[in-house]
Amino acid sequence: IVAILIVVPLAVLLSPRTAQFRATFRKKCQAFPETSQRCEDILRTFEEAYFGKDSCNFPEEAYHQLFVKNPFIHSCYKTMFWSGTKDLVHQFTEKRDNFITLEGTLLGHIMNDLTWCGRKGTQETFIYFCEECKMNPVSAFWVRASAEFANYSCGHASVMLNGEISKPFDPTSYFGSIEVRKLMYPRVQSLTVILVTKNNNVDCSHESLQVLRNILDPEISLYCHSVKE
Ligand code: N1C
Repeated sequence: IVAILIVVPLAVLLSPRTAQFRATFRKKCQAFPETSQRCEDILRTFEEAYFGKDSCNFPEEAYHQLFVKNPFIHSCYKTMFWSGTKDLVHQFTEKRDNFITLEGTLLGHIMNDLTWCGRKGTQETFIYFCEECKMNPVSAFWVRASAEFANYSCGHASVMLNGEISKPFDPTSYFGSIEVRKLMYPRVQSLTVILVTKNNNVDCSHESLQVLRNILDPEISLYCHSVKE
């Protein structure tokens, strides 16, 4: 009985979830009316990136075709980055159409909150134990997507940072290690930090913002407002 109790749930966890994953993918894809006709094609290109591959040492280049075939179409000057403020930033941008986050774009919206990976010798999607290694199909996707999103941004960009954590700007985050480093003058002219705090006890003189200033292209102006949540 003990063996059954262990083996059966394990077998369920390890079995492919291709149909379930495809259904979720299609549903989220269809939320974008301008591209809903192409969802099958987008799904196929997406699956080609990881089908038949193991999860470890997964190369971000695998998603090259996906981003070439589905370029961003939003207004580049509305870019809103974030780090450590995922729920807050989406509450904020949901109500406004002058800002757009990566999750407001087609591919960012579909992949947000999903986990997926393949396995050598199969043409299937698995959804458990995909993120055991550092570079896996999920992290590689966000590496590629955040680089593309930052490259595409222009004009006056914004970023919402969390004033309640020790490093509101963390150079090892996706924002700090990828997006900031892609911003180049004159395509991008300024970056405005929205530093969100609970009691206004953190302000824009925070030392971690100095680190941001040192990494950001010196020709890009850096502004900051601290706001109460
Ligand atoms: O590491 P982060 O934040 O700084 O990444 C956020 C940054 C944003 O500006 C986005 O453009 O990078 C982009 N991005 C996503 O859009 C995204 N959606 C979901 C990066 N990561 C994203 N995720 C998941 O959240 C992903 O699994 C990653 O591990 C976290 C990063 O959150 P963070 O540390 O708060």
